[in-house]
Amino acid sequence: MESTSLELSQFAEDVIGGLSSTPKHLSSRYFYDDEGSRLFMEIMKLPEYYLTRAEMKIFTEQKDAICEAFSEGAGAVDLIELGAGDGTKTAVLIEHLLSKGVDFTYHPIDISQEANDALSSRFHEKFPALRIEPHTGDYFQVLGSLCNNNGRRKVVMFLGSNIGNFLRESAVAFFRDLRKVLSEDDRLFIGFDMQKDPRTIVAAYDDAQGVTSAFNLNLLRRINRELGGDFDLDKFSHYAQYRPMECAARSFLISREKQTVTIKAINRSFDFYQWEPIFMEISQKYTHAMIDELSRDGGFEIAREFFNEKDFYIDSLWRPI
Ligand code: AVI
Repeated sequence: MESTSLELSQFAEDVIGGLSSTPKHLSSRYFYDDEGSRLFMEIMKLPEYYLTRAEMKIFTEQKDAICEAFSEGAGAVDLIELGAGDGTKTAVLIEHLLSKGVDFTYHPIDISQEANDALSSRFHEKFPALRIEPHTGDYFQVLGSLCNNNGRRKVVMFLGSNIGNFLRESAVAFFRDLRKVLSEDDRLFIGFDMQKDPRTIVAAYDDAQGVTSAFNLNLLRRINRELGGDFDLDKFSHYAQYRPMECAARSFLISREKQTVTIKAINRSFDFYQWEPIFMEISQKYTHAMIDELSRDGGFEIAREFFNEKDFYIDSLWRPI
């Protein structure tokens, strides 16, 4: 995803805010420039990164029940996906909906025009019969325009445990905003990564090939390129931890030495002491009780859950209350 000038100034503001705070932090929403998106695709193929495969397995093995739950009691469906990526997992559901003759239109929403163009040309080729309407822009602006009481059920998908990258209060606010634009017959379909052996989780965020490390460090490279920073990437190291009491994986970049970093575009310098962490990302894991509470706080109730035999990962279908 390339940034717009509006996003750049927001980016600059967020970098100033984060590096001036104690403890220092940067927002993982800025991970996804072109190189960051490419590295994330690589992460999804890593042996340690089980999340994508777990969700894919649920879709492949339970596509019948999932597609039935999407369309039962509805005439036509608008299948809306927030941040579709390369659409590999969604393709399984789309193929099944088409084979069942469900009347639906697929609406991928992404901030990146490039990502939308690539996805629609791939899907046009793969599924010539598919009605696809890609939308580029902010999730809620687009959703507002789609949720126009046209009599079609909206099924909004937010997959890949992307919700785990939100702090709890932001996740609740996000669900409440979604609730405002949805009607009672609509549905929300969300991927949640579940609490599990802490060692499995740590390995997923600290892979042996160092791809996750490169993914985190790439944000410093982006600051150098877009904001004229002089971060020396060799002077920072990636560190991932999992706290079982909070079910939260967090990643940090650690300053290997005492140093000062200057960022020209914002005319500021930031001092780091040796071993000072920059908090980069939270990847929240969930228990059934946490998901239940989150749905209610967000204005929904759980209609149905789809999970694999190990309870490793859940795709939860919510209905508005
Ligand atoms: C996009 N998101 C769900 C990923 C995750 O698992 O938190 C991002 C990621 N960060 C490191 N590896 C993958």
